[in-house]
Amino acid sequence: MLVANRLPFRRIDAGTETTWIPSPGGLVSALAPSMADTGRLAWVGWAGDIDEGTTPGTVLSAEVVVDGATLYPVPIDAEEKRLHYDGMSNGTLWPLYHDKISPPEFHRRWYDGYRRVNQRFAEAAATVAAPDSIVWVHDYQLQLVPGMVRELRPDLRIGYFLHIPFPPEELFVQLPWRQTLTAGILGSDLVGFQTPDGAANFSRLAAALGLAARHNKSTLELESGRRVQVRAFPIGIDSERYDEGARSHQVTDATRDLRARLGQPHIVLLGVDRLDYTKGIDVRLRAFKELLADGRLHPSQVTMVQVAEPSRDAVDAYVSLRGQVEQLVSEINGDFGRVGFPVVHYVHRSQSHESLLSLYRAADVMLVTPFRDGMNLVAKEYVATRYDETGMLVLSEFAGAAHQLKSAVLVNPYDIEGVKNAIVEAVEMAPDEVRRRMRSMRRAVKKNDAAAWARSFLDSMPAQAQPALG
Ligand code: ADQ
Repeated sequence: MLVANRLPFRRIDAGTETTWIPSPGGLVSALAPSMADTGRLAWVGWAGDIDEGTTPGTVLSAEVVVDGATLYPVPIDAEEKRLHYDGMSNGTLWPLYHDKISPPEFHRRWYDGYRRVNQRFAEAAATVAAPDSIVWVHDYQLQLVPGMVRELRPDLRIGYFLHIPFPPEELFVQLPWRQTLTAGILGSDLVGFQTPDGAANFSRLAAALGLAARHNKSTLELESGRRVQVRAFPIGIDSERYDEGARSHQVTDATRDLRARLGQPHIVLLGVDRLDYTKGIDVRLRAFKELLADGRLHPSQVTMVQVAEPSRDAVDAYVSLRGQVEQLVSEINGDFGRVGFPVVHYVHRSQSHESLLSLYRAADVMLVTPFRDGMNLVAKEYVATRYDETGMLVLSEFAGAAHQLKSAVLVNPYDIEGVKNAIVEAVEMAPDEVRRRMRSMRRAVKKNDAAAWARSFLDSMPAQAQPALG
């Protein structure tokens, strides 16, 4: 059973009728396909709506089966969302774990809300998990859940996977709740990270806080004698779905239309991200602007498309980022566009799967320039759609994906000259070189797909529960 902050479907209540629509996002796109074919998929999580009328003490609202998955919705009210999700998760942990690109805030009330919501998730999971089964907990919003589930149900095997980077000890120890948050994760039998660095940071931290001793390279031993495995499991995508979708007639036609609507530019540059300050959207816009100003790229030949999915707009840092990005887009168009021919096409909306595919297919160069990113699925999705081995990826070396996509043009997003040079290198790369590099990236994406990732994590779980050692 999966336990994640969000269910894979969002509940929409319209009067008497309730509908469930797929909710987008990295975790959902990676997990849904791989888990669906392992049998009956059960998922404990928040349905994305605000639950005000629930009786205090209720940990689950009515279960529902959608597309073969059994969903167990955990009710969350507006105040809990503010404290747990907007506050502690996205105002404290997210910025801290992403190298403090935006300053994290530490508030006791946020943490209290976080603990309360984590307790509810743990009780919900403990209520519905089958005897001796596996509970797989996901991500930074639920760090206390493994420890809480272990208290309630020692018969279960507990896995935990962190989708975002795990920071160096020096950053993590600033957290006033460092001890409980680390102990919470250590409630697991198996802890997975996107990269070996994340795993090493966590093991070092657990030892430094006196919570565990290292037994061997990937095993921690707690004082009770219980063992916790700590390893990297780089997440993948359902590459076949992207590859097949990209080859379809609909997407081929839509791609042709799209390039025509863009004015048949010689080169299309593309960015696709949640609108998040970690993603370096501003970096690539600045680099593009300077390249146009320097005359190294020409507005008559090169067009950029930036699609930004609305995200976390209740958090101040996201509101100000939106302002910055929109300011940059309008400066570039003001300086270099002509009436009817903007040089940057910017969309602040979620896209359908088919539109994303045609954007990826229309792009000659994909720009993925985060300052820090656990993995970055967009980079892998782009590669999966390039079945004809064309197109080049400019990729930040600080995205987990850089470990697998070594043939991309790798950049340091803090080095604006380096980003500019990388964009020009990708634009001018000889077709043979592009083909060679894309072929190697496609091999990596295909081999480490979402199903392989989930299988490898689940296969690494202990065969049976460890004795109740604490
Ligand atoms: P995210 O930070 O959300 O995920 P990412 O890995 O890029 O980042 O996944 C975003 C997903 O949303 C992709 O599947 C993408 O196609 C989709 N998406 C982006 N913009 C969209 C738009 N405008 N419309 C529709 N869909 C859009 C977190 C971590 C990542 C990690 C994933 C999975 O921050 O580092 O890769 O979890 O573990």
